[in-house]
Amino acid sequence: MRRCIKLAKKGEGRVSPNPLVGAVIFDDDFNIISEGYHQKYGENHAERNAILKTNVDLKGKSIIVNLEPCSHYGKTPPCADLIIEKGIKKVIIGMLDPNPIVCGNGVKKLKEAGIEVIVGILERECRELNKFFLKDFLEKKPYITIKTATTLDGKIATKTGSSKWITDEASRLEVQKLRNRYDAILTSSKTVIKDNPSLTCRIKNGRNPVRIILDTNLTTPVDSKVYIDNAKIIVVTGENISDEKIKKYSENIKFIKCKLKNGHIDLNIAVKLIYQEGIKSILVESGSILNKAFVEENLADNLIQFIAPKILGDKEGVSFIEGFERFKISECNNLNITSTKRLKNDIMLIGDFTSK
Ligand code: AOF
Ligand code: ZN
Repeated sequence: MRRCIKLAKKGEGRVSPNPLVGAVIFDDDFNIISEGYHQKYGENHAERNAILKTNVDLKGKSIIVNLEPCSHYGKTPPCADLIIEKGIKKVIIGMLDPNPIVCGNGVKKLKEAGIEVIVGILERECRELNKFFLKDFLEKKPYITIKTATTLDGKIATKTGSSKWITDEASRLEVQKLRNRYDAILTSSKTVIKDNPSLTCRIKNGRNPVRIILDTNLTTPVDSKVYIDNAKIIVVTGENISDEKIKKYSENIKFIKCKLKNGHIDLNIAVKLIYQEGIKSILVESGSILNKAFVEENLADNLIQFIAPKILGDKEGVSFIEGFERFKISECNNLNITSTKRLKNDIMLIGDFTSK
């Protein structure tokens, strides 16, 4: 199953809104006969790729796959049918498919054909792998991660605004990998004006995510780097912004007018509108104000914090979540740490928000 997950990850950034899936076919002595993964949205599923890649007779062989094989006619015929047709005797599945047209039906089809089916191997890891897909089907909302790079005491800049570079190049490379994984990167007009980031993905075989800019009063310069259009760009702006003002920007930018709340874009509404644009996962790469807003509104699912072994001091720096206040430990927002990794001299900490 770990091999399936590893294979599935090769499809990162290419398969959304579909799931990441890997499949391995093996014999009774655990020799691998074939393997495959879902490579690109709309193309063959993992099981089909693994099955069609080999000329070996698959009768009596086993297949392991991280997601329940599908039972429906979609862009391709059902994988369950192909498994049955090839005479495979055993199917080992990481998790059931949350997609209601498949959920349980794939397993049923296989069992009815006399195939031995085992479900729930490394289920936690399989669910983590497809957390965007799960959130889409179970909640009809995009999965939202806040990414931040801080000192040991949680600061993202000094009081004079100096922030380059808190973390080292190993952390920054990891951010590039993240950008390849998410459908979109979201930032604020403030970050665009202050840092003029390009927010592109610059790793080998990477692809640029959609860039989303929240710009309530449309104050970002039209020639900001984020507006260089080598990927889809969405600007969410205030509902009262005139079309005249919008016309000054590139025609390739998709503008969405959104209701305001206390003078700012209403994040709950903005997130729904962004989801309607087909965005299933968002990496928030912004400053403390937007980070705070996403946490306050209970919209953040996940935090990725790159922590550098530096101490800035209490009153000197800007917190990654400035203005967020809790007066009792019992009232804190809590996270479940899902992974920690040392990168050169920094630590990458990943956690899921629990108090929602
Ligand atoms: C994939 N890749 O490897 C598996 C999937 O639109 P379709 O026909 O490609 O069907 C997509 C659905 O198929 C998807 O929502 C999921 O329920 C199921 N399994 N999908 O794209 C795969 N195994
Ligand atoms: Zn399938």
